[in-house]
Amino acid sequence: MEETLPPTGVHGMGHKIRRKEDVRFLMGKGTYVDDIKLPNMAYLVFVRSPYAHAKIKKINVEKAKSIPGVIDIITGEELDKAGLAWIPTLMGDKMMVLPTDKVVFQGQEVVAIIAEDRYAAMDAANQVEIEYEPLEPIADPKKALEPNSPIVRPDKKSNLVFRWEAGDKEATDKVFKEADIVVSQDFYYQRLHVAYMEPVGSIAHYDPVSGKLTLWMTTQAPHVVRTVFSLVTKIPENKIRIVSPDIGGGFGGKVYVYPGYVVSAYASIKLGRPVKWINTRSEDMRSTAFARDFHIHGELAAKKDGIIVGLRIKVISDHGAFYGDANPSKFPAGLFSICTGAYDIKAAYVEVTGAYTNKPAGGIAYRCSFRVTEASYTIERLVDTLAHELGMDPAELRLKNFIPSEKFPYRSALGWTYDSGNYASALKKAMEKIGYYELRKEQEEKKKKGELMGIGISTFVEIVGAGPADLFDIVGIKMFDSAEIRIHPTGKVIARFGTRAQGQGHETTYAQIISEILGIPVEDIIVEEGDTDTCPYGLGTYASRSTPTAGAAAAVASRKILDKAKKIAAHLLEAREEDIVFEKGKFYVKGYPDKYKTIQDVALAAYTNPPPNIEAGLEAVTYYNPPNMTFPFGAYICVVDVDKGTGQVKVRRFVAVDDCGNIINPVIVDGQIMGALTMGFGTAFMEEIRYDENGNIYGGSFAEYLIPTAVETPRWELDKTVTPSPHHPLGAKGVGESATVGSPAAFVNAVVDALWDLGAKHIDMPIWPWKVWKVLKEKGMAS
Ligand code: PCD
Repeated sequence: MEETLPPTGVHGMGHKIRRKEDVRFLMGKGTYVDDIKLPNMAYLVFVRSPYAHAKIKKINVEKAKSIPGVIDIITGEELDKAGLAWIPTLMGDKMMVLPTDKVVFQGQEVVAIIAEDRYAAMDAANQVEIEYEPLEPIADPKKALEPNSPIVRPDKKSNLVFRWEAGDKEATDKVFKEADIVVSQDFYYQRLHVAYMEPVGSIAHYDPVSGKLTLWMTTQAPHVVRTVFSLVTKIPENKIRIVSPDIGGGFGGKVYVYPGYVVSAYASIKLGRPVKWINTRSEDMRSTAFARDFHIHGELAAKKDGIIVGLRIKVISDHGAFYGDANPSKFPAGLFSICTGAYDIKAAYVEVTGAYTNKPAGGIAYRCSFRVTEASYTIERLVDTLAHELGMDPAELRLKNFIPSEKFPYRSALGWTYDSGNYASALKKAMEKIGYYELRKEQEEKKKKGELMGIGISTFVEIVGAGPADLFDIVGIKMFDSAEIRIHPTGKVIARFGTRAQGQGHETTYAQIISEILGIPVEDIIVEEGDTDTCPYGLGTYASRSTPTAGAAAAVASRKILDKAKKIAAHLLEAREEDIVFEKGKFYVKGYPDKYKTIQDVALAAYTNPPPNIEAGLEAVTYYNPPNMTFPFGAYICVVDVDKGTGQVKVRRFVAVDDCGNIINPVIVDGQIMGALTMGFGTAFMEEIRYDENGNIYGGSFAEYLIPTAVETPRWELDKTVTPSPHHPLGAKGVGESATVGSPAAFVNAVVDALWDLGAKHIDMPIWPWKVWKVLKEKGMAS
């Protein structure tokens, strides 16, 4: 590793420099929304609903108003008059900001208190008297879709959100009829909370003199939020400034627009004072958007020899009370149709039915780029099930069915064109690294002794980098992304982007891209994101899209600058442009490397001595519309030992071979993979947001929602293959979510592999010890 912090020198693609931003993070000098304090700032706190479904009969705020320090109390009725009681969601639905007649989930914001400080606001919140009439709640999405179910939404006639399908049903049914073997399995991909470190919040500051509204907020997509805010409030877009300062983890949970953002803005405009709203941890867990919650029925059809011929999947998805998923608008179920995975499958058909329930809204990505996790989990579980049913080795079965590397670009049965891949080489590498066949032998030996050991494989394919603008948009805004690079006369650079990192390290990796192409030292490049007043328009950071889009834009803009720089260098060296060679930050005439001009000399000349027919300045802006998505992939192998006494599963080894094309910064990529594997581990073994049949949440704090700490987390063994993206300017693919997408199936496959001979075909996540113990007990195996 190149050890200095902050890193210095020219460091392009593939350099393991430490993260530039870590200087401020490690010193505790990051600036998060809650660190910002403005003069005369007021505080907003919500009164929340104790019921999942209830009519609001009366709200009495008199007592609350009398609490010292209370400035104002805002209800849905008041917002309604301003046309703000409901706002549009990203998926063309609408959502309540504050309710006017009924509440639709437990923990929903009902009344907003604005006070001089947070304590007064909390005290007042406790004094608000709300009379509810409980209505029958509906917490189960399957029941919600039945004809006589209570209706969640006051503005809808049923609980159906959408019905969506992909693939050729007839052709698929036909291959199923003709198949030698069909395996099927039900899976529940549980509801998850992203559990980022920093809960959501905002500070709104309306300046009555200029008429400008500034909002600091925890958003992953500041520009889109600005546009939506402008359309909803009619405030001109250039009089709204959204700033996403440092963000303590996003993971998709901060793409959603929360009521607090809207009410803080409304209150600031009304009161002429800055208003701060910050969720507490348990408010955050109970009311912000969740992820997953897919009830899946999957079927796989195959020939006797293991050749897979068809895939059929039916899903009921639970969207809570509002359809607020952060999907591109043409994809109601996200990119779930990537579910044919790494396999060359002739025919596939998928059907997803979305239901409203009395729970908070959701369908956020949570490190899964729009439902790819659910897709990958389903196919990887089914392939393992098929292997077991056929008595074939799951690795061999996969090798038999992979899309062959010479078939790329490959068009899947569900219509995606995969850019590049080499799945067999990744799996073979993982098998070799872990010693696959020896482990299988060990497993046989253990079996004889009555010991339970399992090996689980997952060979996932991701689809990231939205996206080609003709296919992908958010509320009609095309999904490109942007870079603006300016080189000052002294050769120092400021580069601004339409994305917004939440911990990913863009300040380092974007600088490396510029450093790679222009030969400028990384310490001379400042990267800025997240301020809509200064950054070029962009769609934001989620769905592992920053490298495929804004990263590509950085490369293209750098190359535009290089083209101009060559012209200036030719002028300075009194040579023809075609004779100029550029290498490691230096321009020289072919054959004369000793007589050169540096990029810094050229930058100065761009302002002091540009060639006569060339404009002054050295800068470029690029809005990059990728020609296709990128398709990173990987092969994961997990070894578990199951304790018969307790049902405890121990992950003994986990080998992850990832392929994200060309890598910008290997340490950052490894950090991304380790973090995402840990989240996949949490998903497989620990995390679930649960409700009872009345829509009451179980817990709703870190006491019940268990996330892995260093104690539980296994040691990850990482490796790579490199299959560049043929269309990305640097050959890179996204990677941020890969391991959360790919790993859950590896863990579950390993546990089921250990228990298969006992007759256990599946255990739903999270695989808590008691679930395993129950299986062992049923099979007479618990010791
Ligand atoms: N890279 C490199 N190379 C390659 C790729 C990549 O180097 N080839 C790197 C970059 O640059 C950055 C990272 O790595 O830095 C990442 O990337 P990407 O893949 O492109 O991604 P982005 O866009 O940037 O990001 C996003 C992601 C997501 S999506 C998520 S969830 C998560 C991840 O990211 N989140 C987070 N990771 C992370 N980390 C942290 N720290 N934090 C956070 O929050 Mo979603 O949709 O939202 O669900």
